[in-house]
Amino acid sequence: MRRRRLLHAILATSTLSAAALVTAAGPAAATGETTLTADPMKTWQTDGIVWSVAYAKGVVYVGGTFDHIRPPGAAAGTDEVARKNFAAFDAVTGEPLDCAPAFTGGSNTIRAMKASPDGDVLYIGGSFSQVKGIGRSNTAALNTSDCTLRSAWKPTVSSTVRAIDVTSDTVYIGGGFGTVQGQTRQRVAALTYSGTLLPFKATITGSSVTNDPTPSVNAITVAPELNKVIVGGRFTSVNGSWLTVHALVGLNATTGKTVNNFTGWIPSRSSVKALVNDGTNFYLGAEGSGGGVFDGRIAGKLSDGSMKWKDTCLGATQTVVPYKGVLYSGSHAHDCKNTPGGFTDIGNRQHLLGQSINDKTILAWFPDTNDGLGEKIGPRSMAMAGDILWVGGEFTTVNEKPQQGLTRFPASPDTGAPQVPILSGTSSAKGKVTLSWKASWDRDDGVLTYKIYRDGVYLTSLDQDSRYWNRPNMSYTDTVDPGSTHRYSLLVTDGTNDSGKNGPVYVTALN
Ligand SMILES: [Ca+2]
Repeated sequence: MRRRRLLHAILATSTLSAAALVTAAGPAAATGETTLTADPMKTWQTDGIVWSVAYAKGVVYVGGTFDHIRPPGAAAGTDEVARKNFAAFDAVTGEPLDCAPAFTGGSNTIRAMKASPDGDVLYIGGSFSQVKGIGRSNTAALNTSDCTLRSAWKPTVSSTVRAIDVTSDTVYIGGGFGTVQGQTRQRVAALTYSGTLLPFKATITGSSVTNDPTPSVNAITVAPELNKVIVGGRFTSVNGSWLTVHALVGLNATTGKTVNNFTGWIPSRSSVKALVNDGTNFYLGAEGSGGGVFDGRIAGKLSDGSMKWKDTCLGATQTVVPYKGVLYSGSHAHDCKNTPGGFTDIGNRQHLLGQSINDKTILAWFPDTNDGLGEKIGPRSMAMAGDILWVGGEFTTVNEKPQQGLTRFPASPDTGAPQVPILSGTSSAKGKVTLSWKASWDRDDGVLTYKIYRDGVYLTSLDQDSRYWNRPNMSYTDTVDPGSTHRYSLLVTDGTNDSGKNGPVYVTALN
């Protein structure tokens, strides 16, 4: 929550002993990003997997494979309200809205949603044949003003739609299909808002993943001001070019001709699962299968297609969202030892991460989900709704409490207090009392402040950076009258919330 602080600032204000000055896992170079909180707001739940979250005009739309929603706190199977693969919620209150068309047929699933830039139309893709009983072929659009099905948008798409991005006049779709409107469009196509197929055409073939031979476009992000579309997925050839293109390509947004090859960015047995851009950079998440694969995130420059950074965390990334200098992602990261601020294999899967867009440092933001249902890899989709991050996926817990399918994290308030440290004290020299404890940790603050009280009166405080996998031992030596006995207690604060006092411990100084 608190801005990343420079190490020298911590040292300058700290009275720590030399041993405790060692920085935990924190950033060596810092640019001062502030993260969201790691404290989830009350959020409705689904009884299945959320594959897509989108935002338009104060409403969060949720699509996936589910039959019901239920209130926050409700156990599975209780207080359920019917929603067939689609639900809409007030982005601020989180309450469900009446907009609830049922998506049925096909494989009964929504896999992609994106609103038009003006928020008037929500484009939806997946595997379905009917919306509210009206025929649609794997894609549909809703008018957001009244939740009516947009009558003009009814293209025929031959297979599942897995990715959508929208400009002010064009809708780009990607997926596993081979034809759109009966015309050959291999894995990617562009249409007008009224469903007219545009000449944009790229031939995307081959599978980059040996255990799934079907090529697919999984992610699309469009930069209209550069007339460029970046497409990611599971493929090995684009427009007839083998070897130079693998799972990621930049295309001319009008013609579909290749403009960026990104050669060598994505290794074999790896595919791209998520793409998004902020007008300057684009960001991707990748998933590999087997050894030597790429599971992490890349930031690249939209204008020239050059790489800004790449992290090499293991634990496939399914979704990425940039917001105020931080790249939020959903993955099941379990080894980030080569990424600043990261962790070695800690026998744990960290399902949500926040990274500096400037230098890829993993920031102190560690809300977490479990693996959950389905493929059991936790989060699948994210969207910012105002300053609230909505997360959907396969999970059934958030921060170790029951919460299925959906959750959300606000910019404030920070409500989570650090864990109470266990304090011990001893005297090994005349008039000296040494207090010792192990650093605590907090889900959204790296540097915590430890306040020491002697005989109920505040004595001093120490700052220490820590992470849940790296909690340094800390100590403080007090000087008192030889032979005197004192009562010590300790609390730790993240600047907003304190842990409550630990102790007291009584220590008699040597005489
Ligand atoms: Ca906190």
